[in-house]
Amino acid sequence: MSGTSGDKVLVTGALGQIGTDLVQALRERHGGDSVIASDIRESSGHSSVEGGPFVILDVLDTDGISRICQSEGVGTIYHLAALLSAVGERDPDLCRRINVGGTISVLEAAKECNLRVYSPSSIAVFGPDSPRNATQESPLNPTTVYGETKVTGEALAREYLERFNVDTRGIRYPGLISYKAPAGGGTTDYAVEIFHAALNEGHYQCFVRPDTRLPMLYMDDAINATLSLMDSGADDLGDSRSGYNIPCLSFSAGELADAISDRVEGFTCDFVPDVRQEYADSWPDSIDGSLAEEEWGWTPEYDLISLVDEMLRGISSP
Ligand code: NAD
Ligand code: AKB
Repeated sequence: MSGTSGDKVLVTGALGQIGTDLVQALRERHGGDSVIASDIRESSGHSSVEGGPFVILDVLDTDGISRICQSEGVGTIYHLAALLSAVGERDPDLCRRINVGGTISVLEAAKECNLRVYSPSSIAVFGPDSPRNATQESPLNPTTVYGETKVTGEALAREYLERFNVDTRGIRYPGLISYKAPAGGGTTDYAVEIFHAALNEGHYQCFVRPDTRLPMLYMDDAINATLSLMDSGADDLGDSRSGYNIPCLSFSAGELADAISDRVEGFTCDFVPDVRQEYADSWPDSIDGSLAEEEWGWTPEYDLISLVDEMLRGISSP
């Protein structure tokens, strides 16, 4: 297949937590018809399905990706299909197959069809030997298979950029907090579930200790960061473009529960750690995103209080 890069956008894993918000933001920017949402599963009534074109697409199907990109005139892929840490650690082979295999598949299609690729990384690239405030250059020795797949994903993105001139970019997202879609099976899911439990049941049983402190961000900030990175001139981006640390919040599960208790009368939370505690303990408390700030000038808008207010408002709105 010969490559022609068009104006349209393809999003893989579009029915997930990030895809739900990102597809909406991209459709507001480019128009509904220009953003093709895709996922391996059908979900009628979902905003990514209803608001514009939607196709069933397995990210392991390189030819299928290339065919859609060629026939629809796609120029950019936002590659969100993946298994997150909790689900991934339950089935490491599947996690490697989808996360690494899916990324290779997307990059191969991008090479063939001359596409730009946004492929997210994660704070899970860091392991227990990282400083508690991980910098861009801190060592990448994750102890989760999910984290390994993210380190490999960054390396693959660099390789396709250097060898084949594929324009690849990515952010090491922290735990993302949003209300439009459920969290997709990660360790940081407690920071989403707690809001729904507070409003629906008045109580949450949190699966990490109250002193568990992780990098976090409200979804609107994560979407803005993503679009801002993709809008940046290639000349502004340095060697970290396949996995930027970005400036984020950092708070403990206990601080989050307290901020919700201050606003939801009678809300109680208890803490019963499970295996996900181990994954959380292997990740840094916070990350230093100063390089992203320097190179493409991005900073978040939401702090813990405004994030909690927005989450409670969003879940309560019909
Ligand atoms: P999610 O689990 O909510 O969504 C992933 C989507 O991928 C799902 O809708 C699923 O059906 C789809 N999918 C799974 N296998 C597929 C396949 N073979 N082909 C096509 N689609 C498939 O995940 P998310 O939270 O939206 O995360 C998106 C990306 O961002 C992932 O790479 C994840 O590692 C990364 N990330 C997310 C967070 C976060 O807090 N949400 C944090 C760091 C990094
Ligand atoms: C997870 O918890 O697996 C994700 C992530 C930080 O990558 N939210």
